[in-house]
Amino acid sequence: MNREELESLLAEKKRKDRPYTHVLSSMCTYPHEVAVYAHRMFIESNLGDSGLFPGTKEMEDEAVRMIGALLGNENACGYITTGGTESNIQAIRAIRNRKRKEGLRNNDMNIIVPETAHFSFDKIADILSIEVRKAGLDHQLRVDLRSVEELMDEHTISLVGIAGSTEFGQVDPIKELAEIAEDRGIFLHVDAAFGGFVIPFLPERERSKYRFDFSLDGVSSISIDPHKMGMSTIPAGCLLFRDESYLKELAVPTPYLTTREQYSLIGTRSGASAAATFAVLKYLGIEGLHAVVEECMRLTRFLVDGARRLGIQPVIEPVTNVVTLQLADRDVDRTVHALRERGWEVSTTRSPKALRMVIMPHVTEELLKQFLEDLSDVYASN
Ligand code: 0PR
Repeated sequence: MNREELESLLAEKKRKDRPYTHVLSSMCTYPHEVAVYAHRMFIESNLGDSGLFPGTKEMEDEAVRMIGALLGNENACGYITTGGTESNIQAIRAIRNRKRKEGLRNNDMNIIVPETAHFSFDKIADILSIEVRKAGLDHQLRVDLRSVEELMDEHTISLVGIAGSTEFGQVDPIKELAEIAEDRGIFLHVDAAFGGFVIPFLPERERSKYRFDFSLDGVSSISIDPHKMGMSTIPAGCLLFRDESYLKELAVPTPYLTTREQYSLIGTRSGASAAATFAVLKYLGIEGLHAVVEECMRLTRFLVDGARRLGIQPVIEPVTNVVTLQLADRDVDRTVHALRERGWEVSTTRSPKALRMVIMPHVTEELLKQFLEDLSDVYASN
């Protein structure tokens, strides 16, 4: 194939992909322009052999420091992962390894996650051969603390709380989970893959209501994704530990590389997305990220108010920029299908079954007005 043919083939494939503009189902978005610039500049950089790329490594370390500071502990240590899945696996692997050294066997260990936990925890059960127990929810779809306590036993090695759940954008009572974890001397991992770049920028009243970070003594590790609300390029997650000794539990010797050991799950890994993450944090800063979240939350309320005017109620009052709508007696899947025919990509939740929209930075007010018109038509005729 010559170059011209190749380019036209690529363009043809690109046309088949959905531009994010009408996508309301995704937790990803267009990366920020400075992320794209940095990504391109460091496209060949491999953090799997970071001695060859000390400049990239400096950016990774500084990005980790900046994210740690955002989450209440600039001394937190960790690394830029490939996303929430790797961060969750590695957090639980660290405490699993620690407990194995203390004499527990894999098959005897369990962790407790909310029913709303992301499916990466099902992968964790499989890969790490530990039991993942699912705790029930309260009426606001937050984890029920009584259910957590009932499921705990002497083999429980970690609790997990979610700050920004995948389906509802809800935040678990992390403060209370942290108290339980501290009382019992158990590890607490917070999955803030989505909410980590949202909650710190909510108004003060909500920030203190939804505390989830290292300012709570019982929080041991946090997963937060730059490739979601951090507007970095894919793949960019971040795993942070309060205590460096947990990171050390992940160390594997790398005798023939430029570094002595490696903590990441992935070997060869993207320096480009670490550079992109660094670039967004430096360029936007707290103020810039705040403005992004403020607009997403304004539009979230705009959508909920518009839906209410159509007689459609949200499942919960949104805490983060995820809107879930109850369609009463209407068929949710048929509604999704009808909206798709009008060019909209929306998703659904499992229980309760509802329509789900994520109001990412690519969403505009104009777009939501059009969406509400289509929703109104579809709702009336369904
Ligand atoms: N934890 C939470 C709370 C998540 O929401 C997600 C992903 C993960 C962990 C796993 O993160 P990675 O996918 O980065 O490993 N949540 C979305 C989901 O699985 C991700 C997503 C993004 C889905 C874009 C669709 C999409 O178009 O539903």
